[in-house]
Amino acid sequence: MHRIETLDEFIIKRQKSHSTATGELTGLLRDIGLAAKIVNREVNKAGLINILGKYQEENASGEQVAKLDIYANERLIDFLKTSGECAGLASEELENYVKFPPRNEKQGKYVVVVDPLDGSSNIDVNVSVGTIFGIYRRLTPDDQEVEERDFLQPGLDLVAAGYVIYGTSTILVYSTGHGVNGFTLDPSIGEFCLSHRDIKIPNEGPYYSVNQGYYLKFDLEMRRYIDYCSDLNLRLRYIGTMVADIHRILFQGGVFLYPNTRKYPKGKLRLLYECNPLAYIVEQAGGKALNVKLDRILEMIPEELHQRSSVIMGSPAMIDEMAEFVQRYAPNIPAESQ
Ligand code: P6P
Repeated sequence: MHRIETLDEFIIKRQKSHSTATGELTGLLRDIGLAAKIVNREVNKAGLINILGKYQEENASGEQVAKLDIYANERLIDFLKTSGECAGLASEELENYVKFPPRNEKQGKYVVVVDPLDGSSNIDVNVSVGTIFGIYRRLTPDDQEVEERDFLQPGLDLVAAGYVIYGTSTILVYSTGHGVNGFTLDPSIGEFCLSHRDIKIPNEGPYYSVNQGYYLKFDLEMRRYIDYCSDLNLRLRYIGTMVADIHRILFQGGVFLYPNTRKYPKGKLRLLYECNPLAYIVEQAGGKALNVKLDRILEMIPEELHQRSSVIMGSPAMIDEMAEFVQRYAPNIPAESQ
């Protein structure tokens, strides 16, 4: 019988193979895995207890918050502030970042950015939702409190990133810059078990994922590329949970687009909490992630915690085709910007 490998075993084994690894990142990844199990427990029974529905507040992005958003946010804070490895957290659900006090006079070496429950609008109708996280080495001295600049780092400087998808099964997918691996939660033993080793995104695929309802609000070059996808008889799949839409594309190939619109002139999705961690995963799996100006998402320098960005990510050959449409139809996009 095939011996299972748990997330904890995998993380520790990987730590041993990287001489510079000192264990703090290992501990942090394990804490995130633990928080994901707790969130999973509540997501899976949300319909049975009064945790569905909307909270009366709005989050930092002005979106109404579901109760499970708050629950997930609080659980992640609980686990990370006692981790000892995390000095602070920036969350899509919080206006500002949270500083964690030192544990045993030891400040954490890392900061975490997180979307605690991505796709929360889908919670009440039992459609997949997710958690997205990114981990940075802090820039400020380890013996001082974190500052905003610790969180405003480009995605290229992530030391780890990943997501959890709470769907027909609960899968944690992460990378520390050495490829992408997926772990499926086995409820019978309460462990994430290695289920998808060394994930590689197909060079192209049968899906394009975009909110067609905004088609007329997209710029010409995006509409022309979407028309092209439709003419190719690609299949349109859009769940409205970025984690779920990217998860499909990671395994079966395709392209995900959320271009800018009149309502969101810079794009809707958050650079820190959604675009960067998922772009990191997609690139580590061999894909590409750009904005509508063909800037590489991971090279964008964040200027504020809740900065938004347009995003197109997925199979490399399809992103290259999309870029050709931008070159052809977008006004004054320099050829070298690809
Ligand atoms: P729309 C969920 O609210 C989210 O942030 C992403 O997970 C998702 O891709 C997008 O917004 C959906 O936005 O405007 O299509 O409903």
